[in-house]
Amino acid sequence: MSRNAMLDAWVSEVAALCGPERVHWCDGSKAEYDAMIRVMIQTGTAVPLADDTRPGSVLVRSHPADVARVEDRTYICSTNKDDAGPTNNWMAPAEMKATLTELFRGSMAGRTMYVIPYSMGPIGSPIANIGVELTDSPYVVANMHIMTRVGSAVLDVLGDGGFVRGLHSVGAPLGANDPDSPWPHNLEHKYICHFPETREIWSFGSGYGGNALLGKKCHALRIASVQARDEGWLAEHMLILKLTNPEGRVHYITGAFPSACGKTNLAMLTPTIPGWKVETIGDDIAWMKIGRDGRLRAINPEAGFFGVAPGTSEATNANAMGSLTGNAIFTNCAMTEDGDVWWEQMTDEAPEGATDWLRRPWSRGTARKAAHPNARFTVPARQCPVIAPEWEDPEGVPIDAILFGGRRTSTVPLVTEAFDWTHGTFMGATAGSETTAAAVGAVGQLRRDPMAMLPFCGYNMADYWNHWLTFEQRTSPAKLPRVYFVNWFLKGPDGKFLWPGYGENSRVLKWIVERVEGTAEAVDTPIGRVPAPGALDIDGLQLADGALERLLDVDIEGWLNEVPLIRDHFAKFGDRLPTSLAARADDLERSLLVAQE
Ligand code: SAT
Ligand code: MN
Repeated sequence: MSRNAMLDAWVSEVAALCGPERVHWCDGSKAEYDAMIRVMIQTGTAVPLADDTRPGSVLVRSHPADVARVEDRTYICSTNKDDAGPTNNWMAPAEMKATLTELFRGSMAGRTMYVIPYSMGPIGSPIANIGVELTDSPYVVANMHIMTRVGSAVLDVLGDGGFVRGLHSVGAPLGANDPDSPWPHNLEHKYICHFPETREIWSFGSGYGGNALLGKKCHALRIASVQARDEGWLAEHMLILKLTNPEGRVHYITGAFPSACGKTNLAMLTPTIPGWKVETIGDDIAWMKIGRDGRLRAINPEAGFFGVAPGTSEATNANAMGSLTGNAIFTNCAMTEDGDVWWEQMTDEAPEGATDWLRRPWSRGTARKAAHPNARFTVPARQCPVIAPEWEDPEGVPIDAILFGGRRTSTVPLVTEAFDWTHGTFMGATAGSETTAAAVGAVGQLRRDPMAMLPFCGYNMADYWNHWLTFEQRTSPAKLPRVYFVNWFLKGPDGKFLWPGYGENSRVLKWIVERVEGTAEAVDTPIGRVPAPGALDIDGLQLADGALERLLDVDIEGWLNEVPLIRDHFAKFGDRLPTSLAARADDLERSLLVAQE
């Protein structure tokens, strides 16, 4: 019981529908977290890692049919279909609730229903937002403990106010004599549904990541994007980093990249250029509001990292490795004989004897992968060796630059500066990226992923662009962050990456903040401003012959081929498309044709 009548009524109503064996109100304590881990070990969901390698940590292995977000099962159920827009699956709220009600009926039989009151953002911060998730998964409870702020203090702040309602069931009821399975889920039915108008989430059938940890993508992006539109702020799929130059001057940068395109690596980057320092504020989500000073201020609404494990190593992200020394939950990684986890590229040498994520014997040289490509770690943000001291500042940090990016093996240069805010919005709106293993489906296909929000925008994407455009009227344009497009993934004719990436990306960040400070040179091109010859610091960097030219070159023919693709993409939005974005496509084509002559 709480002191919130709406919450109590809702919990009773859901308990009556789902029929759990018992109801547990989460207090967010360490004892509660430990109890969840114990339950998972007893039921075979988790195995403890050796205490001398990663104390307090476990490995969880999911069912192979439940390993990533299911975008084709994700719905935005607004009253009007047009309000969900052409990029979202839609069903009328009443119809969807009728279907879901039957699925949820009795779905928690034999299980405990946990009530998780959580805050996205520091408890009590003016930018924070409260939600309550009801779930029958101890894995979800333990992960929510790490990823959000959970517990009684949240109920104190909530008082009798409103909150985002998240209902989740793995959809695997148990009869009196049924054994539980290590990864209960529902093979047949999966639904991740959002009701933006009533701020509700109903998620059925999956226990994995963003499908089940409802504070993350469902609340902090899909529902929050609608709250942000209504209240005049931005909820974005962005990392937040703090960059300090050798003179000690600080800049804050956010960056939107699709899932599994290196946001965590960029947020924790170790600069290769002397005297520069990066500290982390967040690695996945930014909530941004115009502050009293007229600047766009960002908070990280999360309290932990749910990062992609494969590819993470001392060489690629030493700070992530440094965060993972204990108190971590690993999902779908391999396990070594001495009780540690392992994943592809974690070490130069693969282990000799191991158990893969499918619980099968695995050894160096085995053809299949030891870890699933979307294997994850969950770890408290405060364990990051370079977490910025101000990462929980309730006022947020003032943003100097916004990056958009994606995986593009051709056409898109290493870095381009937008001419102005509208052009920056155009860049974000037209961003494309090759798909990754973070969602179920084909990998490596080019798709438009505007602002890296394609799977996460809770309303019509054209209205969302329009909302972005309004920021020029919300403050003086000079106070808005500058906007950049970056692409670390260009390949040469030999199929090899032209840019080394990782720590070397600090060179691009350096040019960006020097642009903000007004000291770095750029040249105008039809697509935006690129570094002038010599302006990008490549001191001490060994690049292949001609690589720098290719990295900064604007491929006029390639971009002329891109224009009709941009127009096709925009055409999907009909007359909801902001006219200023259509005009920018025309401007782009015109200046490309001039440049071609
Ligand atoms: O599973 S999550 O949605 O949390 C991860 C991601 O796709 O970024
Ligand atoms: Mn993400």
